[in-house]
Amino acid sequence: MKQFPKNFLWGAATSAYQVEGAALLDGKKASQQDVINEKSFEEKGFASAEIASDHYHHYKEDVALMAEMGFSTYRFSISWSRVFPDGVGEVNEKGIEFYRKLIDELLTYGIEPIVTLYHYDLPWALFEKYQGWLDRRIVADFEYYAKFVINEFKDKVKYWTTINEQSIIVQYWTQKCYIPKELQSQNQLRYQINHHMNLAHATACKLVHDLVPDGLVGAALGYAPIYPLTSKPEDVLAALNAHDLRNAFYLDIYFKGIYTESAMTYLQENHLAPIVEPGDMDLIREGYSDFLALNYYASECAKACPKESGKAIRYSGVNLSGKKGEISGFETHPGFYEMCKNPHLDTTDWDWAIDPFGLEYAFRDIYTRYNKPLMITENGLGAFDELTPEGKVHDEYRISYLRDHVKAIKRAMEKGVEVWAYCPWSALDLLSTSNGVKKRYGFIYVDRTDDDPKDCARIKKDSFYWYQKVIQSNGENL
Ligand code: BGP
Repeated sequence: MKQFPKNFLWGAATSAYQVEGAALLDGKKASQQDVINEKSFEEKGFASAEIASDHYHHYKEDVALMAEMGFSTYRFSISWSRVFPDGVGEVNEKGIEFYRKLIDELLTYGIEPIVTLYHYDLPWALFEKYQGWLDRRIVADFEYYAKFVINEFKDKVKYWTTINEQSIIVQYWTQKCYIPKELQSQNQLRYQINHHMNLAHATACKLVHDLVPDGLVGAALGYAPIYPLTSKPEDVLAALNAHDLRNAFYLDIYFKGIYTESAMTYLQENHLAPIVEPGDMDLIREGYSDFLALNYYASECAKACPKESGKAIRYSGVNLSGKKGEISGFETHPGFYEMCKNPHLDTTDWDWAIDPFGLEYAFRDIYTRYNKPLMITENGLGAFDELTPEGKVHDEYRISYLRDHVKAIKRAMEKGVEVWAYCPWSALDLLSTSNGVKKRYGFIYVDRTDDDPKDCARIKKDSFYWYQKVIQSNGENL
C-alpha cells in the first residue's frame, strides 16, 4: 500500500466559538453565534457558547495534549469579534494577543497552524448595523478584518482557509447565520448570502496571495458526494442535479470562477438566484484557490422529484434528539431532486450516514474534475461518550470510524490523489453547531454537560492513544 508522504500533516480541528468560551471577556463582544446559542440554550437546553470548552483559559494544556498525540498541524479559526469587537475599527489588543500566544505555543511544539478566517461567528455589531451577510457591505468589512489578521500572522501561518462550509450555511442558514424571523421564508437570501461569501472568499484569497510569502489558501467546504437512490435514470439524473446545486455550485466558484450553469438555471427558474453585480465574477476569478479543504462526515442520497409531485421547496432537516430516525426532513427541489435516506448505510445517532467509501469517492471525483491538492479539515463521529467511574472513555466506535476513513484516504492516494493533511473533528470535545455538548467528537474528553460547565477538565479518550500511534507510524499502524 502507498505510504503517507513524510511531510503529511496530521492533526485535528476546532472552531473559535465552539471551543474557546470567554465569549464576552477581555474586550470581546458578542458574535451572532453567542446570540444563536443563547437562544438554543433557553429553548432546547443545549449549552451556550459562553464557556464552551474554555479553551481560552486551557489553550496551553490543550496544545500540550496535541503535541503529546504527535500533531504536526492544528486547524482552528479566529473569532472576528474577539479581534474587532465591533467588526471594524479599533483592534482589541487583548483579543489578537490570544491568537499570538496560541500560534506561538503551536510553533514551539512544531505544530503548523491552519487558520480559518471565518467559522460562522459574525460580529453581532455587524448584524445590528446592516444585517451582516445579508448586505453587500459585509464584503468590505470582511476584507478589513482579514487583511489585519493575515498581515499580523503572515510570517507564521502558511495555510489559510477562508470561510467555513458555505454549502452548509445555505442548507442550515438559521443555525449558521442569524436570520430574522420575517426573512426566514425568503429562500433567495440563502444564495445571496452565499454570493456575498463568494466575494469575501475571493477577497481573502487575493490577500493571502499578495501578503503571505509562500502562502496557500482555499475554502473549507462541507462536502457530501451524492448517490442516486436507484439506478433508474431519473434517480441518477436527480443525483447529478443535487451534486450540481449542493457541490459543484461551490467548487466551480473556487476553481473555475463560474456559477454552475445547471444549478443557476434551476435557481433562476425558481426566483432563487443571487443578484450578481458587474465586476463580481472578475473578483471571483482573481481570487483563485490553491487547494480545497474538505469537511467530510457523510455521503448523501437523492431521488427524482417530479415537478407535478405537489411538494414544496424545502431545505435539510436536522435531528435534535440524537435518536436515530428522528431527522426532521430532507431537502426537496421539485423538478430537480429530493434528498433521501440511503438504505445501504448505517448512521450515527443523529442520522448522518457512515460511509468511508464516500470519502474515497469524493476525493477521486474532485481531484479528477479540478486537479488541485486536497486536505481534510474535518471528519469525525459525533457520539454520546461515556466517562467511566475510572475516568476512562472507551470510544472504540470513533476509532473504527476514523480508521476506515484514513484507509479511504490511502486508497484515494494510491489512485493519484494529492492529499496534504488530515484534521479530524475535533481535537477536543466542544459545542456542537446543532446538538449542544452531549454530542461529542474529540480525542480529548471535556468534563462538562449542557447545563453544567463544571471545570472542563481534560481526559484522554482511548482514541487519543490510538491516534497517537497512527501519527507515530505515519498512518501505518491503524
Ligand atoms: C461542520 C462544522 C463544524 C462542526 C461539525 C459537526 O459542519 O464545520 O463546526 O460542528 O460540522 O457538526 P455538529 O456540530 O452539528 O455535530
